[in-house]
This record gives sequence, C-alpha cells and structure tokens, in this order.
Amino acid sequence: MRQAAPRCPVFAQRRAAVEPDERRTGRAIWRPARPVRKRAAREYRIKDRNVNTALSTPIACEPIRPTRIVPSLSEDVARGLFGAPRTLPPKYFYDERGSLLFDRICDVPEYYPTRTESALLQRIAREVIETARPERIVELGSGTSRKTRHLFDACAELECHPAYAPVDVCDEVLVASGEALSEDYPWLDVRPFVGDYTAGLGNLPRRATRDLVVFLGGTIGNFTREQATDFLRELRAMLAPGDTLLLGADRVKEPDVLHAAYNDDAGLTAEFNLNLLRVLNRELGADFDLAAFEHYALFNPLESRIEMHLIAMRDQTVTFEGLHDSLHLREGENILTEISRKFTRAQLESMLEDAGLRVVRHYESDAHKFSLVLAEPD
Ligand code: SAH
Ligand code: AVI
Repeated sequence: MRQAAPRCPVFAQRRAAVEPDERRTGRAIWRPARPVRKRAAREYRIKDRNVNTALSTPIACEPIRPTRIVPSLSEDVARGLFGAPRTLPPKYFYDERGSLLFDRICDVPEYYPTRTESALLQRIAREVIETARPERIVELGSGTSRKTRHLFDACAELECHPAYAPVDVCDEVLVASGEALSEDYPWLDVRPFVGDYTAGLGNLPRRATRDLVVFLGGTIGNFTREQATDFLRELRAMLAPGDTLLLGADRVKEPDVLHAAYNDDAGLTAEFNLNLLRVLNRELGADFDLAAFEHYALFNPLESRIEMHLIAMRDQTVTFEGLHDSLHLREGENILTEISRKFTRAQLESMLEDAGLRVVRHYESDAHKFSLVLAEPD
C-alpha cells in the first residue's frame, strides 16, 4: 500500500529511487513523491524583513536524482535508533519547521557561527568573486542563503552575473529564499535543486562554465571525519579545472563559548533538537512524548566536537506505525542527534588536500573563530 506523500523529499527519496513500476517501464527511476512546486511559509525573515511569498515571483525546485541509494528514514531508524549507540543522521532535522528553527538559532546571541562567518564573508566577498569569476554559484545546504547575499552583492558591484543553484533537502526553504533572492537581485537566475547531497552530486546538471561551489555554515562539521573526506572527494570529482570551492568551517575555541552556542537561553536549540522527534512522529507514525526528553549538548574535547543528544527522562516504550518493533528506552538513555566538529587551521587544510583540493586562500575571522577556505581541484 502506498504511504501518504511526505512533506520533505528526503523522506521519500529511497522509496522513489527504487519505484518498481518505473523500473519495469524504463521511465525515470526517480521522481518526486509529489509536485515540487509549492507555496512556502511566510515566516522567513530574510534580510531583516518577512518574505511575503504571495507577492513574489514563483520559483520551482528541481529534484536531484540520487547517484546511489541511501537508507530511507525507516531504515535509518531501524539501524540507528534500535542499535547502539542510538543515533540518526542530522538531515532529518530539516523539515520546514526545523529549517525555520535553525534560521532563528542563527540570530540568538550565543550562536556566534552565523554572524562571524557572515562578517568574514562580507569582508572577502569581492576577492572571492574576483578570483573565482563564477558563471554559476552552486550552494550545498543553502538554507535561507542569508550569507550568500554577500557574494551576490560583490557580483553586482563587479558586474559579474552568475546563475545560482542552491541545493537543499528542504524544498519550502528553497522556494521562500529563491523568491526573496529573485526580488532583491533581479539579474540573478535562481535554479534551486531539492535533494540529499549525501546521495551523491553526480546528477547535478553540469555546465560547461566556471562553477563556484559554496558549502557554508560549518555544515562540513556535521559529518564524521570519514564522511567529510568522502564528501569532499566526491565534490572534488564534480569540479572541473577553473572551478572553485568555498568551504566554511568552525574552529576550535573555548569550551564555554561552544557550550553556550548549543545551549541558548531562549531554548531554540533545544526546540530544534526535539523537532527530530516530531518528524519521526509525523513521518513514521511514532508516538514519542516530547516532554519525556531533554536536550543535552556538550563539547567533547577529545573528539573536538559538540555532541547533541536527546536524553530520555523516564523509562518508556515508543511505537512506530510503520515499523513492527517498539523502542524501549531506559531513563537516562541518550540518542546522539548531531555532531558538530570544530577544526584547527591545519586540520582543515589537510582534509581538503586529502580530498585532492589545493588551498588557494585561507581566510580567518577575528580571533580565528571561523574559517572560509577557497580551494581548487589539484
Ligand atoms: N548554509 C546555511 C544553512 C546551514 S543549516 C547557513 O550557513 O546558514 C544546514 C542546511 O543544510 C539546512 O538548510 C539543511 O536543510 C541542509 N541539509 C542538511 N543535510 C542535508 C543533506 N543531506 N542534503 C541536502 N541538504 C541538507
Ligand atoms: C548546520 N550546522 C552547521 C549547525 C551546527 O552548528 O552544527 C546545526 C546546529 N545544530 C545546533 N545548532 C545549530
């Protein structure tokens, strides 16, 4: 029996990728689980204003066909939540609500990465555009593209008019930000792609032109060391001579600063973390009681990473309509929901070099809080 259409394509990707009827008929084996064109939320605050999506130019998202099959949400739950240690990939945070929550986290005083990276990007944007001279900017995990605007401002000043291809799992955020960008930068040709970048980037339409690929926010830190290396190698394979990569990464710093950034007083990071359980309740018919869990984030200096957990506050059994098993959790048991690695300058450069990327310029924020590295294929 077919399940109801999910809200976010990542939840449906694997099921759609192996759609048996289409395999038999030889048609495209990937298709979106529902029409991809959709009006987006109105609550995004983009560039200090609310975006009224009803008034703006409609934007359509194109699905990216995965180059390999990645586990579905139920498979990730079966392996990750029922195994030990209990864990889930962070991509599942980002339904529309999770994306909105992340966007609000970016503005809390304790969460320094966004404003630090933004200030740095503003400072270097002109030099990056002059060096890369892009004909297309591809942004992975673009979210609201709020910092990327510094690159577009520099492009406008330099009369360089690249196309923009944001890639994200959350189509609502792609549509809302695409519409806002089209209004603010009328010259910008925005072509958003919706899909899971961990399922491969090989099917991203290529251009015979210079690409600047940007991966901001320190999202590379949400991968383990092995995942990050594989991802960067795959990215390297996608780049042609003349293409460049701009990678944002958070740096190792005082544990107090890190701890505060992931335990904000307003409780938005806690809400963001708990949102994962809402996603499981909605997508898999689970019955997590959110009040029975607490957000817990700490800096692990041995691994140089923030670890974000959900802790069960009592013994409990969670059932999933879509799965046969029930999940038994004891009071105090934890689910690792995210890691956020913090790098030294040398670690970042060797990670890029190991992936076949040559560092062109390594830009650092004040007090070396955040790095933006411009790299090119070796
Ligand atoms: N680049 C933005 C947003 C960072 S939040 C910034 O720096 O502020 C991480 C973004 O990556 C979210 O928008 C999320 O939806 C997206 N994302 C997370 N996992 C993803 C995946 N596997 N594939 C594609 N996008 C993903
Ligand atoms: C998207 N990513 C880089 C954020 C981070 O800081 O690791 C996600 C986040 N998690 C909690 N707060 C923000």
